[in-house]
Amino acid sequence: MMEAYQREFIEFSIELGVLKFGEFQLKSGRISPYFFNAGLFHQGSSIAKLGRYYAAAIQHSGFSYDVLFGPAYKGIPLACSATVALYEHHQVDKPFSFNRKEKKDHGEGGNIVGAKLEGKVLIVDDVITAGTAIRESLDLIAANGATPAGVIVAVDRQERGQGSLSAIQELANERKLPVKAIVTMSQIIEYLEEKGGHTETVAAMNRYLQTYRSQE
Ligand code: OMP
Repeated sequence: MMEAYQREFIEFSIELGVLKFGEFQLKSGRISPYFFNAGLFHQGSSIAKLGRYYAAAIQHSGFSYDVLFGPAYKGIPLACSATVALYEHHQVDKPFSFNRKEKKDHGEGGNIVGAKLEGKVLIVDDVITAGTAIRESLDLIAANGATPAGVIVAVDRQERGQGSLSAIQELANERKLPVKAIVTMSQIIEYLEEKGGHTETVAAMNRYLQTYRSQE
């Protein structure tokens, strides 16, 4: 089942060329029939819309959090636009924070910029595959004495990591951390099926999912 905002998000990502179909080599080395490149949301109109989709997914997921956190670099505009949309479209006024990758030894010091990283922290990121980037954020949150509240990403690829679980499920199990996405790979397939005329892409997506899908 898909919500209207999820269907719109897929449509919008395809239109902008953020979501592409073909053959793509992932960080993991797997050859994927699709790729989601969040870096291509780089226009005022598209980053504004993207923020609204994150905000809708955050509201829909029912996270309990004090501050949003965007991991450098790609998470920074995502957390910022989600914070703006939460305020403008849901009357939720939260602080946001991000890290700098290089440590500063003068000025304000530390590697956290924006709001203090304290209380319950909601991580806003693009895609989780193996979960490497998310684990770094969790270490940073712990080092600041805060606690993670959950993770919101744009796409859940539903792939297993080294074992039979997906990185998302491992995080959920090991760290009791809710991880939610605007859309999942299965919903992207469902969307293509609904549209019709994408027989080969749907077949390639299903083959990939059958090969790499994590156990539910
Ligand atoms: P992990 O840090 O291993 O979880 O991989 C997540 C990263 O993979 C993302 O931040 C991207 O750099 C990249 N990626 C995408 O952006 N989109 C995809 O569809 C797939 C990947 C990927 O390489 O797995």
